[in-house]
Amino acid sequence: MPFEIVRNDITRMSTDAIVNPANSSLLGGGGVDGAIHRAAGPELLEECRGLGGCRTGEAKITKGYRLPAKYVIHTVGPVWRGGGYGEKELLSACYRNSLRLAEEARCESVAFPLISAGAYGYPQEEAMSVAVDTITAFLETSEMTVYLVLFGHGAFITGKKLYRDVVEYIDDVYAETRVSARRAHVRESLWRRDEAAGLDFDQRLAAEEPEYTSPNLNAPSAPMAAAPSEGLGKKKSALPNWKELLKRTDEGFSPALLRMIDERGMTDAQCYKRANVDRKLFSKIRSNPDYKPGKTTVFAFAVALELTLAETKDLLRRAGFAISRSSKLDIVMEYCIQHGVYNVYEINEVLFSLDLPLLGSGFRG
Ligand code: AR6
Repeated sequence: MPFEIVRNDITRMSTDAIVNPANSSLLGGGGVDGAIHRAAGPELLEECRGLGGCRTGEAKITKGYRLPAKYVIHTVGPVWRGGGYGEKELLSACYRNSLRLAEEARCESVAFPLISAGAYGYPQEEAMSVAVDTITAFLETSEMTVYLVLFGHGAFITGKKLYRDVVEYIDDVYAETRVSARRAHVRESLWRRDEAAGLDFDQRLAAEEPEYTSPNLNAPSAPMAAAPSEGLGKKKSALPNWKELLKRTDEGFSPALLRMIDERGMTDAQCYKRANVDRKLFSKIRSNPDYKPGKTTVFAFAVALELTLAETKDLLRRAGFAISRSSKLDIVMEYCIQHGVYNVYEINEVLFSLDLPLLGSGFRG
């Protein structure tokens, strides 16, 4: 996956490079810096002694020694002094310069901690948005896989509006499901009572309250409804003819995906990048009309293509999936799609905090 948030200890990451939030001496310290030096062994400090320090916002590269990572990229984040001292630009420069060094060293993967968000006091939520914005801007023109390694659940994400709204929605859906289950139980008891009282089938049906017959849990599935999506605007507005419709009913996931990309006038790269999907995985999908993706991959493309809920259900069906109210992932996706949240990174932050699988995917499908 091109950009992934993971919960881990950065010294355990077996990426080509890991990034060390160091101080300007580059001679070790506490926090991640200390942990990296301990895990890499004394040879790392030896090499660092020869680097002559590093200025805030810049980066230098060394070998990884005893670490699983081949390289360590040392960068010096800004100390937070209230935000009026160019902290944001300096922090962004840390990510950009580190990524540039990783690229020069031909790294295919690199892992960052949240630079400056510990001893240097940068507010975590803001540090996270600088990290996400800078990394995703870089990935627009690069095929590298970048990990943002967080300690803990990212408490700062749970304070965000989208997270709170999604959690409220999940609670509502669960409450609604419980009410439906209770109603079904009551309905069955009444049905049995009427049966015992000798009412025939039609009489019992007539006695049933209409609200019990339509729990209205899922939005209607209308696979071919070409509801206009906001933002992309290049979709065909006319309904397809019947011949076309019948042909499309049997269309598999891969042909349907490629057709929708074309209909929107997007390039393949625009689409797989917006979906946070690996280029290699996209070529696999492209070259195999029978390719069966994972559910998170389908959701990722639904987000990239800004599909409506009905269109998403249709695409899922073509990959052999359905939306279920008992799946938390599905409920989160239903919320995001219905509320026009089509930013895969924003959605992934919420999924990460809820311990759910993230959207987009590499070869894990
Ligand atoms: N893996 C991933 N993240 C971690 C780990 C870990 N093993 N340990 C801590 N974090 P910090 P800074 C998180 O203080 O703010 C050093 O002394 C941590 O929760 O390591 O840039 C240097 O020498 C926090 O969110 O880096 C400098 O003097 C983030 O990583 C100074 O600290 C960064 O915390 C640099 O301070």
